Amino acid sequence: MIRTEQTGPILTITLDNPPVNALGAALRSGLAKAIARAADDISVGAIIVTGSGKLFSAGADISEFGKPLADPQLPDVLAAIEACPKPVIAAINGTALGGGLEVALACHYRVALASAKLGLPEVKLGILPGAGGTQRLPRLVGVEAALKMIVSGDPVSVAKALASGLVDKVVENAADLLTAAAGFADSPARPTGERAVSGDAAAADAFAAANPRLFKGFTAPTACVEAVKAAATLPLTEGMAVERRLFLELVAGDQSKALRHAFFAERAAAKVDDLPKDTVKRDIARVGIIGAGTMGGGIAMNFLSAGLPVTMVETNAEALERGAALIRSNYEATAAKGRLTTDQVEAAMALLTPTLEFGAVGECDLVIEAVYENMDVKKQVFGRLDAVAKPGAILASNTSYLDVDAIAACTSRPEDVLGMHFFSPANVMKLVEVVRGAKTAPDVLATVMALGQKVGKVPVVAGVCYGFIGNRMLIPRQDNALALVMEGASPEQVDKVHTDFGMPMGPFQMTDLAGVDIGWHRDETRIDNLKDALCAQGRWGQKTKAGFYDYDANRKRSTSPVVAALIEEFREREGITPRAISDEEIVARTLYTMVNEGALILEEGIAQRSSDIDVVWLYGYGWPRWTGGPMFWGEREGFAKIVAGLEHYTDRMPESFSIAPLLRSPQPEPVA
Ligand code: 3H9
Repeated sequence: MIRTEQTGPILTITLDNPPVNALGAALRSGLAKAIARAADDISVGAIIVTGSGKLFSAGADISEFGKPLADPQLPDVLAAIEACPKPVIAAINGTALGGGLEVALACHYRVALASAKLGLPEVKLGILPGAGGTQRLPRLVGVEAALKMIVSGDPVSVAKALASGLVDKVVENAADLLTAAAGFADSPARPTGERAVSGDAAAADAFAAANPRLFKGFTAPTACVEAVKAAATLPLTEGMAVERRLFLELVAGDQSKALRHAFFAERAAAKVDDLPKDTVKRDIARVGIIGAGTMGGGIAMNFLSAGLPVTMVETNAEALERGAALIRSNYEATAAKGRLTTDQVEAAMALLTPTLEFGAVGECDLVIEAVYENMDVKKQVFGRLDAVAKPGAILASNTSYLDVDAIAACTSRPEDVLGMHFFSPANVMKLVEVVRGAKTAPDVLATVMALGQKVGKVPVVAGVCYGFIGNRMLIPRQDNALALVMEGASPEQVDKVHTDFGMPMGPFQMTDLAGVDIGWHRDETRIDNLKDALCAQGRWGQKTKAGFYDYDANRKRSTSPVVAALIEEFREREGITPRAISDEEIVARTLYTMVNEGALILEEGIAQRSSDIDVVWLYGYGWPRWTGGPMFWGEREGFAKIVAGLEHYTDRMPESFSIAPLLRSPQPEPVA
């Protein structure tokens, strides 16, 4: 856990707790003892604290939260470092996050490797830095810069850290780090906690007022502001007490439990239970994309950005040119925001080969089909792919609903076929549902899961069924939303229940964004339901500036009197007398039904584990992270309550509706 080595008067303490040097109980205890010994040992003149491996430390051991934390507590260990009469220098050999950065903050000097990242991401776990981060960081960088780091949770580069005063010296080469740190060995001990804070409580309030987006829905950011205000107004020990109180409150709260669940759920999703660990992956050196539409282009960008060459095929020259131009303009927009350099844009574009030659995908190791969502078209494409793709190439379909086994059956190599369902915009949304067909080979699945991670996606394995995990769960939600409107609710009321819950948009706002005409039969004379009526009137959603809502030139939404009249007309036609619909009914019929569908998905083995379903909704649909995802939320809501709600409204649901047996089985203990 802790290694020590003395060279002359300098004692180097190395945090050594793979894989991320998390500050678990054993490491804390080792560190406390090493510091105490060094303080007493007259042969030690200065202490360097560094990390082993690639990281300095990823902070507290998150898996310890929720249980009583064994002594020594991290704030006490860090108080001892700060109080050490001998200079203590942090040699930051790699990324330092959370408690890891707090260790460095408690040291008297900080020397960092240029490639390291420094951050306090606790807020993303629903807590605040609880080992002095909220008190010491403002003393080094001032109230505003500290709040920016603490409330956003985003790490900063070492260059920025140097400019703000967070680090004292930067070293380009790892080999020079300890020598550079030793350069401070003759400097006096310099406790961070004794420094004055630049900035005051008003600066903290101003930060909160200027950044409302960072606070929406979450409880921890407000506590972060309170703690930093304490740093600006109170001596260290009193400020530390405020921080401790807030930390303990937050760590025991529901949001932190949900956010910790999301953290581990994301990492669990990367694992495929029945794949042998030593499965040899295939090499992917070039990716082919069939289709240069918005989806194809977005998918291509993921690989280009990661440095992988892409061959993009279209049938029509104009569409191909438009697709390539869209990729360029997306990159240029990112560059305009300062998040890419011109060189990076050109480097990515240089990796793109747009072509009208279908056969060009013959040189690709992975080909992703991103054409129109129609089974006949997809089958045709896969038949052609089978003829040109090289042996061993992985063939993937970006279908969002269709039967991947039927698609695979059009090839002579179904073992090389799977689904890769990207979410729109595909260059931004992190989720990829990796659809495992009945015959998909283990190494094909392992390769695509690893590649997904490599290009910065969050891949989740799904089995074959209509809509896989995410879109299948949308079906009961959307059907009930429409039925609720027919029975008496307004689209606004239904949407508001969802946005109040924390969803980025409600069911009808989503339909308008995706296109009301998706799945429409395109026969304007056949009007079976409200959606058909909207489609027949050309109300196809945001793209036609009219759907369930009206939209102005800036896509600003307003209530549509036309839709209200259409709803009336439909109710009359169906002989429905509208009734008042409670928000509680909307929750039961549009959210509980999703939990129910998730439980069915789990029972059928379409998802490997409940937390994978949460990851799909967190990363594919913007489900509010502070609730942990639909299944975690459902568990905390209580299965018994969900079953009771569903039973209450069963007679208003379609005949095909059934309650998942899993929801009636004994519920697992809620997470502590
Ligand atoms: C904190 O510090 C509170 C203090 O302020 C106050 C205390 C009083 N703990 O992500 P990876 C595991 S709160 C436990 O796949 P990467 C992870 O689950 C903490 N486990 O690697 C995975 O396990 P497995 C604030 C952790 O290279 C394995 O390590 N810090 C922790 O893609 C590899 O992780 C954070 O929030 C941890 N702290 O990314 C940082 N960190 O192999 C959280 C990782 O069994 N960590 N594990 O699935 C990260 O952001 C990323 O892990 C990191 C590496 C960027 C470090």
